[in-house]
Amino acid sequence: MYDEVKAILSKAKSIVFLGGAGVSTASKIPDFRSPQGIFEAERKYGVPYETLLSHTYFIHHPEEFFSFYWDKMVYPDAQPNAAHLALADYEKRGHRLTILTQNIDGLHQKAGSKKVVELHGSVSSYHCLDCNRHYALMDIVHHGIPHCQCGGILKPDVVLYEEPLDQEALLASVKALREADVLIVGGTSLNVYPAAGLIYEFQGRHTILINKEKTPLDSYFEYRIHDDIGAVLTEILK
Ligand code: CNA
Repeated sequence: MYDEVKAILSKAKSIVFLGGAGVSTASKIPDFRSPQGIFEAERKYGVPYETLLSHTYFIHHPEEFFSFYWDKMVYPDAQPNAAHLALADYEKRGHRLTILTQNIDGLHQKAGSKKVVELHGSVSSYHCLDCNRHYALMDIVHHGIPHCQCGGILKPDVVLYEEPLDQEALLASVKALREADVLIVGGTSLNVYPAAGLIYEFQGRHTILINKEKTPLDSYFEYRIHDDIGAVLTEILK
């Protein structure tokens, strides 16, 4: 199967890679849907992570929200792994590649990728809910509720459950998908919408899924590789 996929990629004119938390697990950032992740969040905080990361919870329980957030969501020392590096290198070699990521860790950019759409925002930036002043992660204290110099609460520029996706990010994603002839999806359980539904915007020829576990949308893909994303991308993009 690898040979067929490699042959397709060698002829590809424009590729979209849509990825999720599984792309960063090798960088020691846990994903959400692994049994350990859910178990841990529910045991420690008494509520599921979908609730912990909802807009309602952020507004009504900022202390608990930020306790979970600093504990589980922010990894300032994480480094790109083989998956990020293979994609960055592929783009650097002159191939047309757009990365649509559900991740909020900034590791694709850290690896050197230039065309990255962050569908769910990023832990790197913050804004004040009162005066809208902007802050970078390095400018704020990494525990407790972060405050603006005006006294207002800072909200991370990440898309929480119940919040809409950024329209510009969505439009850029749809444009890239409509122009692509190969779609690679990897390291995502394809459970979170609208991001998962973006695959239906793709109008090109070839679809490849790389994920350790099966997903509810497996049957959509021409090729399904249930293996480690770093190892597979390194092999097929070299
Ligand atoms: P998910 O639902 O946690 O699914 C991750 C998927 O990746 C699972 O199906 C795993 O089987 C698979 N997987 C894990 N490790 C590997 C690997 N090495 N190789 C191949 N497959 C692997 O995560 P999704 O991204 O689908 O869900 C979207 C949520 C998770 C988004 O809102 C993200 O913001 C959020 N999230 C992001 C991060 C991050 O930024 N690194 C971390 C955890 C969660």
